[in-house]
Amino acid sequence: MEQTLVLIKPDGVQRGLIGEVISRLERRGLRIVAAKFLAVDQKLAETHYAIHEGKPFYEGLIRYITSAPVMAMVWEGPNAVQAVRQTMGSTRPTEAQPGSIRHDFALEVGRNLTHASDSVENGVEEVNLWFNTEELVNWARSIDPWVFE
Ligand code: DAT
Ligand code: MG
Repeated sequence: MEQTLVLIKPDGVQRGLIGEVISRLERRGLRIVAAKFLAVDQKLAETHYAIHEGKPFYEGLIRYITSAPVMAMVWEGPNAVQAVRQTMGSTRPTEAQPGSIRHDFALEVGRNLTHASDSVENGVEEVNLWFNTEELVNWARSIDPWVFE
């Protein structure tokens, strides 16, 4: 089953949107695999955002993600990567589709509430970066056949 990493970033946590984000992913039909609430250290932040090193917003991005706790989760389902990106909305909240989380709750790219893996390969890599294998729960729901064809 395809898996993706989801982070509710410090602004999402501070604004009390953990439940809202989880609720939307649950309602979409996705299945939660793992979750933990943690303070992100410098090393984890730099590894996670290594691809953005050197960009003008990089320093601010690292400061933001390490500024307060985040909720880290793994979600799975058919096309989980694409589905979750769509539920989050475009990186810039003013370009995000109405009904998406970033459209409905955010205004600025540097305070866009959530992270979600952008490809299946990055999903695998990010899940392994943020979680140990024993933290990933392999389970099924009785409603799965009504959501997963
Ligand atoms: P996404 O989070 O949608 O995957 P990304 O990987 O391109 O977007 O960038 C990671 C984060 O960096 C993004 O959520 C917010 C921040 N960011 C990206 N582009 C930015 C910009 N031009 N100015 C400020 N922050 C930016
Ligand atoms: Mg990204």
